[in-house]
Amino acid sequence: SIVDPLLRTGYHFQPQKNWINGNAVNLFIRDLGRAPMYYKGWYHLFYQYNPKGAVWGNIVWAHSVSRDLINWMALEPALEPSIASDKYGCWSGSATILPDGTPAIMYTGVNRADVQYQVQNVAYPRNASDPLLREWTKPAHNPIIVPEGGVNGTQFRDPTTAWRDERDGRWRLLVGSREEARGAAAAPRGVAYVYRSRDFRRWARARRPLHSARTGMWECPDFYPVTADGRRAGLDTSVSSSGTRVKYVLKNSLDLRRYDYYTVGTYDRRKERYVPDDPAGDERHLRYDYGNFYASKTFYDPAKQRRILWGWANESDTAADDVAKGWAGIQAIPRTVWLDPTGKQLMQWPIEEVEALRGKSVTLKNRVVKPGQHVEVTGLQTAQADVEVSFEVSTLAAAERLDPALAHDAQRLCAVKGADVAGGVGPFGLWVLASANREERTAVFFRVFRPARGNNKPVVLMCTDPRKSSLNPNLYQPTFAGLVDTDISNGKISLRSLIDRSVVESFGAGGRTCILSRVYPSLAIDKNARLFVFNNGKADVKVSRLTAWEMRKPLMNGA
Ligand code: DQQ
Repeated sequence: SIVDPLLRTGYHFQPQKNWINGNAVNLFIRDLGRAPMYYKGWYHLFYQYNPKGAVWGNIVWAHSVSRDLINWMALEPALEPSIASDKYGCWSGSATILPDGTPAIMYTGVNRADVQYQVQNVAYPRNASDPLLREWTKPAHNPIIVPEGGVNGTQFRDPTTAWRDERDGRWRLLVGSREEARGAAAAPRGVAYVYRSRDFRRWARARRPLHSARTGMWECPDFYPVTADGRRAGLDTSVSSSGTRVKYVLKNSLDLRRYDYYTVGTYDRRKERYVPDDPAGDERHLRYDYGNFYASKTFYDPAKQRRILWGWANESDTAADDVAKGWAGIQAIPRTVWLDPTGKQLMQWPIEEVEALRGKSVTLKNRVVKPGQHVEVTGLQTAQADVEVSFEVSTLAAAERLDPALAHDAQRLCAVKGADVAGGVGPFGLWVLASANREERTAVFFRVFRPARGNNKPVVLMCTDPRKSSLNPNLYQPTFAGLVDTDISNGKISLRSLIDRSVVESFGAGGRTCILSRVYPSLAIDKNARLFVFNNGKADVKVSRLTAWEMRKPLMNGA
């Protein structure tokens, strides 16, 4: 393998070996069984896993538990193919906590060898007083949802966490699907079907889906309420409609493009329909993350009253490298999600628990970086680090004009105006996982453009440019970018990057725009990885404050 073993991540979730893919199904169990040693409760993470190798296949639900979402202990798989309705795979699904406190898992089973025909199954803990929920049983009445009435049985999967409407006492959940287009030129529709049940056993499909759009298949749908008053507090999926002002988020994973997009909108319980606030929301594709982040899932954490988002990041080396190194896939750091006070987008921030891993730190203050200059942050190792920076640009007068042809395509804009293309205000930001002479470096940066016509807000682009991240060939090194909906007229903007050997996970402007990228340096490994601030624009950029922390390695599934 060209990928050095020291590029294995240190504090991002990873099993000891083999393939992991999307859909980290999570739940929090407080005080199950009331055994005194478990008074604090456990977080459970279930994920798609191949026990036999570092490529996708033989999919089971692997299972790990944690008290803090950072230190993990691996258990035996929770679900493995064992019944007719999951014989060829236990695919994604979700957990729901029932009113008596026991969890139910709903998941997709593949029941045919010739085609990937999909049905939905349920499983319950064998012993609900075991706080580790080690064993799961599948009742004989499985499968409990099968494709019928024109539903495409090979594109029908990933049931969501169920929510219960107290008015009729019935549960609802969504199953993601695809409907073929009628006209030849039209794109197939992504669809979220609604199923309802009184007993979690007999489910009936509502006549119309919750929502659909011409985007192609919707994998791993996620549908949840958020508080609409700007607070960070999360809401239980079954929150009642009364009381706090509530909006809803519908997220879907687009299998063709491999990203997770969402809209914010209203849930009409009577019509059982979801309506995005932005009528063009399904075309605009607001994303959780503009990088490598897919098949994510949220869950409500009652211990800290927050909603937590987990996403999967696959590798961007070759499949042959994955086999050689024996592992593939990580989970992003869990993120708290909440609705921005404008109501237009979500905000995301690494869960506070990750800060417990911070060790030695270095701080820079009021350091001006002149056009064309860079400053190294020395005195600590930065291959496994957390960096927080506040920047202040001296003037916006030098901002470039935005080419209208690129204005709506951040990704292309970043590919054309990468970190090495000198600009006006920016590019400025960090070079992370850089080699001593900087022939290897991954740039995480901002670039500011003059306001578009009819607008007075400068346009802020956030970008990760990994094209110089490695001297090794055969790596997939796309630039990733998103616009940052922030007002930079006072010149200030912040950046946080979680650097972890082969991953750079960045949060712009307090979590308005996020970008996760996988990189595989050949020189900037372990003690040889360096960190710089750079400015490739015409205006001075001040680092008002930068703190970098070394990050310790938590317990990670025995690895
Ligand atoms: N992977 C699972 C599916 C899901 C997809 C199978 C997401 O259930 O749709 O491993 O990556």
